[in-house]
Amino acid sequence: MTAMKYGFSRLVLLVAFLWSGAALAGEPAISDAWLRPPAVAGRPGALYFTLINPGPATAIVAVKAPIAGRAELHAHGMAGGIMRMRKVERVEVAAGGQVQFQPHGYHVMLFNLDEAKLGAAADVSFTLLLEGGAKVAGQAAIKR
Ligand SMILES: [Cu+2]
Repeated sequence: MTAMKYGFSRLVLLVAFLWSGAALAGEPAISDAWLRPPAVAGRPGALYFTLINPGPATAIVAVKAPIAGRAELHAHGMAGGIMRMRKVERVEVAAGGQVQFQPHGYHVMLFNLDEAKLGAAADVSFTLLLEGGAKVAGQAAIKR
């Protein structure tokens, strides 16, 4: 009985080890996520983060955030000599690489924000949808 118990706990440890190893080796993860609320109520907010991708190349194809009615992927760039942002359908993430969402770069635009919830919260949850259906959950600190 003792030997069997010992064997079982070793198996649990091994599975736990393999699980965490797989997570470290291949699962994309979000870091440094933060949300900038709109300066004026009713305007959209912006969400920034870094997506670290230890695995094969992928792409961010959608974002969901319960705090917002709608979330769009946006890029910033020069167009006709002026800096402006535009909606993009996807943001590529290189194999073993990372992509930064930051002011004056890629960002997530959050429309129809729940102002009451936003005003009371310290952080909000969001989910990135990757090509192929994988999801990455994140938590964004609200920087007022
Ligand atoms: Cu934008």
